[in-house]
Parts: sequence; C-alpha cells; structure tokens
Amino acid sequence: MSKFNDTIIALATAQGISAIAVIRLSGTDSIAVTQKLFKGKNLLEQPTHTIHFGTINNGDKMIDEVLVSIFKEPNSFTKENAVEISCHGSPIIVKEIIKAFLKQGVRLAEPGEFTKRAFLQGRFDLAQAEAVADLIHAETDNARQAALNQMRGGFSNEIKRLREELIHFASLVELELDFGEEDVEFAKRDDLAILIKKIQSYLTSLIESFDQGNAIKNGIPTVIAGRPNAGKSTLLNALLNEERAIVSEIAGTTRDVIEDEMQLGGISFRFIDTAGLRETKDVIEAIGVQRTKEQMQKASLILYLFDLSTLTAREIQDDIFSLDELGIPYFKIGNKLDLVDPALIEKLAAQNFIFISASNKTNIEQLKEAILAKFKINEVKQGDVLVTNLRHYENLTQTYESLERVLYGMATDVTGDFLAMDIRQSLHYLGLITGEITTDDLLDNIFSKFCIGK
Ligand SMILES: Nc1nc2c(ncn2[C@@H]2O[C@H](COP(=O)(O)OP(=O)(O)O)[C@@H](O)[C@H]2O)c(=O)[nH]1
Ligand SMILES: [Mg+2]
Repeated sequence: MSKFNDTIIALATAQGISAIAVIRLSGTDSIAVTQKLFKGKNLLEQPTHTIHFGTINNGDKMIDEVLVSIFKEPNSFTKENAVEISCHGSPIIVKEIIKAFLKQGVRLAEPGEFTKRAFLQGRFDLAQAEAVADLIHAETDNARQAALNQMRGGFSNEIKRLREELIHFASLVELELDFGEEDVEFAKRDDLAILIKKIQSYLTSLIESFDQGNAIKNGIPTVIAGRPNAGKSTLLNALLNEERAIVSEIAGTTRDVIEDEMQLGGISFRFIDTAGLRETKDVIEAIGVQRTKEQMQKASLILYLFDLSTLTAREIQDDIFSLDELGIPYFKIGNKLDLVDPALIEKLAAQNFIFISASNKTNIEQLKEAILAKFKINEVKQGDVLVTNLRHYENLTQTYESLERVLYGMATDVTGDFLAMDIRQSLHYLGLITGEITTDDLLDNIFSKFCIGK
C-alpha cells in the first residue's frame, strides 16, 4: 500500500453560514502543521483522540477561537495522522484558516480524497467506500439503511471468502499445467464444480436484490404521459400537492419536462410531467414531444392519462397499441371523472382503467396506493444485504457468466490452461467489486463523485 507524505485539507461541513464549521486535515504532517498555526497546548505532545481549545493564527493575526481534535495514525478514518478543526461557521473564517494552511504547504483535497486514502490504506474495501457516498446521499430511511449495511461489511466479506476459495482452485489447476504431459489432477473437478455452484447461488441472490436496491437508492422514475389537455400537469400538481406545473386549457402548454420527487412508502418516486403526445408543426412543442418519448423509454412506470370527456374508442386502441409496443409497465388512467357519463365508466372499468379527477383530487390516494402496490418493497433492516450500485451489479453478472464458462469448460473437458484462464477471468470480476483489482480510471471515476471534504 502506498504511503502519502503530503497533507490535505478541506472543509468537511456544508458551505455557508452555520453554527460551527469543521475543517479536516489528513497526512503524516497534519498535526505538526496545525501546531505551527495553533496557540494553546503543544498538540504534538497530546494523546490521540483528544480535543484542545486554542486559537488559529496567521502570523500575528488571530483568525478564530477553535477546538482542535487530533487523531494519530493508524487510528483515524484515513489511518493517517488527522486533525479536525471546529471553528465558528463563517465562510470568511473558513477561507482564512484554509489559506493559512495552504501557505504552510498543505494542499487542497480532491473530491473524495479522504475516503480514497482510507481505501488505499486498507481501512475498507471499494464496495464499502462507495457505500460511504451512498450513505451521505441517502434520501430515504431505506436508502440510509441499505448504505449503512454495505458500509459495515455487506456482501464484502462473503465475496472475499469465496474469492479466496476460488484462488485456491486456480492455483491447483495452474500447478497441474507445470506437470505438462503427466496426467495429474490436483484440483478435484467435482469439488471445483460444487464451489462454483455455491458461488453462483450467492451471486444470484445478490443479482436479484438489485431491482429493489436500485429502486431504493435511485428512486422510481414515473412518467405522466398522454395527449395534450388530458390533465397531466394537473395530475402532477395533485400528486405533489403543489402548483409545480402550469395548467391551462390551451393544448401544448407543457413543452419541457418538469419533475419532482415524492416519497411514498419509503421509496422516492420521481414524477415527470411531459409535453402531450401529438403531431405538431410547432418546432418547440415538437422537441417537447421528442423528450416525452425519451422519458417514457427510461421510465419504470408510465401513468398514461386519457381525457374521459373527449375519449374515442379509436384513441384508446391507438394509444394502448403504442404503449404495449414500448414495453414499459403502465397504468391506464381515465381523467376528468367529473365530466363523464357513468355508462362509459362501466365499459372502461372492464379494461382496467383507474378513474380520477385530477383537478378535483378525486381518487388520487387510490392512485398512489396502486402505484405503491406495484413497487412494494420490504423495509430494509439492519444486516440485510442489497446490491444498490450499478457497477457492483454489472461485475456480479459478469462473474456469474464467466463461472458458467468454467462449468461449461469442465463439462466439455477443455484443457487445463483454458480452465485456468476462465477461472482467472471470474476472479478478475470478483476482485473488481471489492477493489482487490483496481485501475486509476476506476478509482478516479468512483471518488470524483464524492464531495470535497469526504
Ligand atoms: N373538469 C376537469 N378538468 C380538468 C381535470 N383535470 C384537468 N382539467 C383541465 O384540463 C385542462 C388541461 O389540463 P392540463 O393539466 O394543463 O393538461 P396537460 O396538457 O395534459 O398537462 C385544464 O383546463 C385543466 O383545468 C379534471 O379532472 N376535471
Ligand atoms: Mg401540461
């Protein structure tokens, strides 16, 4: 593992005025550098995990009264010497303090650099490091619990254990190769097959958890679509209980995509209002219609609105045909219930329509219940293992497929060198998940998404 000599600094709390701001430093010299700017006790003589009152000074100028917490390696988040300075939460104080440290040769931290150092120093594996970011960005309690579970171990330990067992077999198969012509078999093929099936069964449970995990982490994009004037913008406002989108009797009012989030039953739903679907000569409206189609393709659910007051059988037929062709789950919603004759309702009820009046807020709760029933998730509990990260999902799937190739290879009696190659490939994908195998690009990609100071 690489050692870092340079000391990094960043504001760890949110920008802006606050009661207290925390500036953090990490690196071999962080305590020594702080001592140069600090008036109070000699920090270098203090034990780890202690807090000290004093002032931070730039030359003769006192910047602020502060509390300094010191953490000595390896007992800090980064496993390096680390300091946290709690000062008054003024942006100008924060700026002056950081400037004073920069003058001492300290460097501004890059996004996620503290967590990256913690990972490189072996504090946790890559999947756990990624969970740190998820934890900070969690918007629902379920998302928080899923991230916390992953940060505290999640599938990491089991994957590491299975990977080691597989490494053992890989080396036995490779040893056989050294014996060339002689017909030796150190790696018992039956035992290898049993291990692979065991790993695959664990992978399957993880892969299957991604549907829920992804919904919990990223929310469920729900597109409100339909023809102009069906009442889409009115429905968005009714769902969110606020005047988010402009409602008008003029067809073609909504030209851009408008969206907002709402939590239902522990999941966050992203409701997306769109431009009405129709042929149009208006260039701007046409762009809106194009965007609607793109949004519909990316949606997890479409709330498709029909205007019951103008509806024709032909319209239902055409629109449902297009929806079925798209292949995304959808609800058929009949709007403007207040304007319609009960005979029509009876006819459409047989076709699974949900009836609402968006402007009168009739049956909006029932609609929410129907949406929720479609995406029912179990509450995430402590210790539940859920895959929420697309990168993990993809690597898990690739591992599974490469293990299939190992099994196929054994079934068709391929030579040992091909078998060894397929096992190595599986090990590669497994290693990417927990970070035994990394590249600079992969790390940059992951940690650049963190905030500065994390
Ligand atoms: N009577 C009635 N009018 C509605 C209802 N929902 C929407 N409207 C009206 O239908 C018109 C078009 O609504 P809007 O939400 O802008 O439709 P959009 O083009 O699909 O976004 C407006 O005049 C709304 O007030 C409803 O449930 N009943
Ligand atoms: Mg609209």
